[in-house]
Amino acid sequence: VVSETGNLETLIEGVLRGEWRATARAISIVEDSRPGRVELLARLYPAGRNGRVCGITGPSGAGKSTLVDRLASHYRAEDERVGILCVDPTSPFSGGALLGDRIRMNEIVLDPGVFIRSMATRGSRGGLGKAAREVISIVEATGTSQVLVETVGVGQIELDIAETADTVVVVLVPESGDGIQAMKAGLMEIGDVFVVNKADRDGAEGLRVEIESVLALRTDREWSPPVLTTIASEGSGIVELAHAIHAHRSWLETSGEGEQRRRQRIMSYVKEIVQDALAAGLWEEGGYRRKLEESLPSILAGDRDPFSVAEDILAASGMLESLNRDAH
Ligand SMILES: Nc1nc2c(ncn2[C@@H]2O[C@H](COP(=O)(O)OP(=O)(O)OP(=O)(O)O)[C@@H](O)[C@H]2O)c(=O)[nH]1
Ligand SMILES: [Mg+2]
Repeated sequence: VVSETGNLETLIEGVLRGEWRATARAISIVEDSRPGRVELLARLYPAGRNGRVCGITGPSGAGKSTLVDRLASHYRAEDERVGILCVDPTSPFSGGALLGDRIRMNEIVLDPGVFIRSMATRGSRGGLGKAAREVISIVEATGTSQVLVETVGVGQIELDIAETADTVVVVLVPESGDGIQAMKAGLMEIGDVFVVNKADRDGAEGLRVEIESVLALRTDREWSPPVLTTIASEGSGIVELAHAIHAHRSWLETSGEGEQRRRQRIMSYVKEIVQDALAAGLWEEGGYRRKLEESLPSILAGDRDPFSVAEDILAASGMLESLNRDAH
């Protein structure tokens, strides 16, 4: 145990110094829920709150990876350290397996100023998942001044990125119905910056105007998302995109919105930790799963209802006397 603790200390120091090997090992501990996970996260959390996580999301094949690649090069030219995470809920692979085809990184892969990692979300609860958020916090703790998170796939994952990233870039392409699909998927709600990529194709300007007219209806917010056009494969529009991301960050700080979001994020993180601990304590360590299973026949037979069984469990565990039956 002593040597394990010693190793953990070395690992934490390595991450804080920005060493990628230590960072990769720390991420694996978190992803696999290995011993040391909590200590690691607890120690790294305070170091990683610089508010520079940018989520890149949008339909499959829109050019997200190409944009991430170009943005990363842009930041490297400014001598910033960059962390790149590719979150793919559909993939069973994690670690480096996907990098070859998913992220078309060329010289970026070899650049010691860039950390790249793919991760498959465990997806037990759907959404981006706690693991992805915790991995992001480790990458932030390494002192990367820019963290780019690409989320692949349509659905809840994409919307979840808004809870984790400081700035969300929604990437769309001028292909049939992309604008309408984005609206259906809720993407219009979460974008802080919109990008019409593949502007070398027909219909880019039309889509840009369409997005702007939808955003004009979003009068409830103080931030008006800019709608940019890019040709990621040629690197055009990247400087403007970097400026738009920067402008959104500045707005977050001056408006107080950034502070507000950080507070909300901490609230839900701590609540999640508490709820997970309570649930584990109750169902697994406390042995109440068995008590629940024993009650199943009576509920099935209609002799008892789920609420009274829940009340029995809560009372027996000492957590609550009874349910609040007046609650909604
Ligand atoms: N014509 C054109 N092609 C582009 C542009 N940007 C990217 N592409 C191409 O579009 C294809 C998909 O690009 P990716 O960057 O892999 O797209 P992605 O959104 O990351 O895709 P997934 O991760 O699979 O969802 C690649 O063949 C790119 O070379 C662009 O501006 N114009
Ligand atoms: Mg991609």
